[in-house]
Amino acid sequence: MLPAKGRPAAEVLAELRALRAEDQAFASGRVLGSMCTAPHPVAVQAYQMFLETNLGDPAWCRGAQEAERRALASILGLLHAPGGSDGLLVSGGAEANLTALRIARRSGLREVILPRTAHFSFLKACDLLDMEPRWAELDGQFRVDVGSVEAQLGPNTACIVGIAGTTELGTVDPIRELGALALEHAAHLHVDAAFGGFALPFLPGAPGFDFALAGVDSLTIDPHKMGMAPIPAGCLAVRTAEMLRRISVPTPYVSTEAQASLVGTRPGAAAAATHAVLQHLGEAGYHEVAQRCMATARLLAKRLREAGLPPVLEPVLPVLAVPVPKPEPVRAALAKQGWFVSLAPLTRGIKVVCMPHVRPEHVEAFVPALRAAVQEVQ
Ligand code: 0PR
Repeated sequence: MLPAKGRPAAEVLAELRALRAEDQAFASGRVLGSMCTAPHPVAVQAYQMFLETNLGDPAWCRGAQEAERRALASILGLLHAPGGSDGLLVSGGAEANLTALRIARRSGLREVILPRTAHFSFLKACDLLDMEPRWAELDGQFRVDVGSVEAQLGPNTACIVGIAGTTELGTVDPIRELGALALEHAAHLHVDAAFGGFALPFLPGAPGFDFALAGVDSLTIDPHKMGMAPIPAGCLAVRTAEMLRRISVPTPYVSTEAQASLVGTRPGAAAAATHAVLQHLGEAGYHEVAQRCMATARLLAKRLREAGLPPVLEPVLPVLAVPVPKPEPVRAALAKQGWFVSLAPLTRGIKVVCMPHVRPEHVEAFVPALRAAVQEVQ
């Protein structure tokens, strides 16, 4: 309730400290279902520095605007985007995917071909844009089956979606083949690399997924996932700046001429924080983070096999789906013990993401807890 008279700051902060103590901190190593992680300390400092800035009205926030431009330039470079490409920092993967479908919808066509593994944000986007999802099946490795995508293609196809780092399994769809199909049928190809975008470029032997592949038109990549930036930090990258112009509306009274972003008032703090962590970690830093997370995921896979609970796949990215007999009760039993996992609905199990805050010692403690939870609910 809004108090009639303001309360002392110390009292309000004490209340919030008590609330915060009810949250699970990433540092505990027990948040195993999240695709976000503790923001890098340098990003936190940058965030605080730019707290009052608004990218929606850059006339008086030239510095924040430049921070966004520099962060975007780093991300576009990482993604092998050609000259003339562009992008937007957004609130996260859902907004980036929605914005990509807005671009594709400008064709006047309505159908979106989605792999069965697609994130639910695409359903929200289809709902908002009056688009129709057409589901494509998966192959034996849980990547989208190119033949199934081809079978769904037709005169009403606006967009093909490929995923580089699926939410449940971390798998990477055959983007090169999807690019060839998209070019052949003049469809928009959007790659959802919200999770994989900051890891795949740093994992030797990982499949290609970005603008280096012909036919890729737009790409979601989230700094607030493997990029180690604070929430909210998502990014949509587009092959040509014209794609953003297609969805821009005039903004006659603020200091932009037009905006492609869904959101008007946008946090310059998120842009500054993203630029800070990109510059501070650099390629070598992200390489180290990705390798460390993969090593933890491989250790987890090994311990799970030893415990008789093998994961669906050897990790491609640091995500493991583990089939268990009663996933929801297992998740609840784990939560009671202070372990927070996610569900893996496609493969009927639970899901663990080895984000940077998850260390080998957490994995070693988790596997016996999972085994106990599975036995408890039988
Ligand atoms: N695309 C992919 C491939 C994703 O995995 C996600 C989110 C999105 C898009 C949407 O991104 P935003 O949530 O940033 O809009 N993946 C996780 C999920 O839904 C997000 C998440 C993060 C879930 C932290 C739990 C959590 O604690 O499972």
